[in-house]
Amino acid sequence: MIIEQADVIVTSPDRNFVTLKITTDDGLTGLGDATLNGRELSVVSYLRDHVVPLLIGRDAGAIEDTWQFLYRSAYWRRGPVTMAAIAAVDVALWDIKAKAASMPLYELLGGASRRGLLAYGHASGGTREALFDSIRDHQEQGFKAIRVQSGVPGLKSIYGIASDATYSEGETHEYEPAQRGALPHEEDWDTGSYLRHIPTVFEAVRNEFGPELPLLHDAHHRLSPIQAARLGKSLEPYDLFWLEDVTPAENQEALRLVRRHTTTPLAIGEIFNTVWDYQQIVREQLIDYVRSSVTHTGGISHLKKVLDYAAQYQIKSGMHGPTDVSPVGMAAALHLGLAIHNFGIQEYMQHGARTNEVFDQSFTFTDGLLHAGDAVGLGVELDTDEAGRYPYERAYLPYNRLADGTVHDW
Ligand code: EZ4
Ligand code: CO
Repeated sequence: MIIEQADVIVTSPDRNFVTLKITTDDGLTGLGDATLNGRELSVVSYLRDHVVPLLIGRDAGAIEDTWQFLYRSAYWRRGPVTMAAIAAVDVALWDIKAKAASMPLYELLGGASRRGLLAYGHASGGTREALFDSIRDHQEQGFKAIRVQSGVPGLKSIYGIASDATYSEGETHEYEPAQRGALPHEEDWDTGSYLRHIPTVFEAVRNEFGPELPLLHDAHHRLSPIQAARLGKSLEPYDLFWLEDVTPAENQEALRLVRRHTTTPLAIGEIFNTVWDYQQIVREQLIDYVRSSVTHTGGISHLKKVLDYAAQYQIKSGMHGPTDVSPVGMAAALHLGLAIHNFGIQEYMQHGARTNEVFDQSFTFTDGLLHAGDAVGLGVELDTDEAGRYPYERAYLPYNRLADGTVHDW
């Protein structure tokens, strides 16, 4: 099994996706997701200009050796661009190895540790009524755990709220932060208003939907350590499954302070990309869930190491699953989540209809549980003709300003 060809495919059906397709001399193909939201073309160049020439002629079966070769021979280590590029190679090689073995990938990773993966969906609303409708809609779709994001009085447009304008019955509607256009969209932010409002939202949701429904919330990196501590404490009566990204966590020590004040479980790491980003917060037991995706953390080989390390401290997986993780990246997450012991929950945002035409997928979502399906390999194939119909379109994530014009964390 020698790597004969590697192609980087950029397509933008509902949004931009970058996919690496590796082909071997015996005709097997493997796919890897390399989508980095808002910075897609940097990974395309990293792969096309620097990595693809290194892959041709290599043994497709030597996954760990290829990982270490790409990571160490670059000299420049870590970072989202590097780790997304290496992830795409890693996942494509796992796909090929599983196809060569005629197995679904999770079998090759040790076999299934559970029947399916508890998934959470994204409910949101600018108003309480819209939020309740969105929660009901997700329950009708089968979700057994739900993320709750709410508008805040006085703020026009904030993270996590699907726009009501495009919401219509029967249509899957997910929040999509990246917007096509020449410049990023500007949102407004006020931490004081947010901290006052959010506990009232969760009180209302608990009163309406009862004590048992697992509820999650994402603070999206906006709080200082003491503000995060206060939020965790004020949400304790509403028994959250987790509170996500309370602080910009490159300051890992910040979480010591948060932990001292609250028993609300914490999830962090969707923007981390290596095990070293987790070194302190795992060892000191400052988090409860690892948010990294396969796509942004060096692939299955590296994320498995992160999760095995976390398992020693009873920390579980909560892999990032927004629409900017492609169907290929989602499939990789599902196979890994089925195989590991310390699976926690899987984020599941649903891709749009055009995306599902480009990527033929074999996963299932039944009674609140995701399963990777039993096709060999990852179980995803890319229709290159269909992909070719949707050329790349520039898109940016939004950013935030406070009332006085200061740029704030988004
Ligand atoms: O903002 O994936 O928990 N999910 C999130 C996402 C991220 C986007 C960024 O690309 O925080 O909505
Ligand atoms: Co998040």
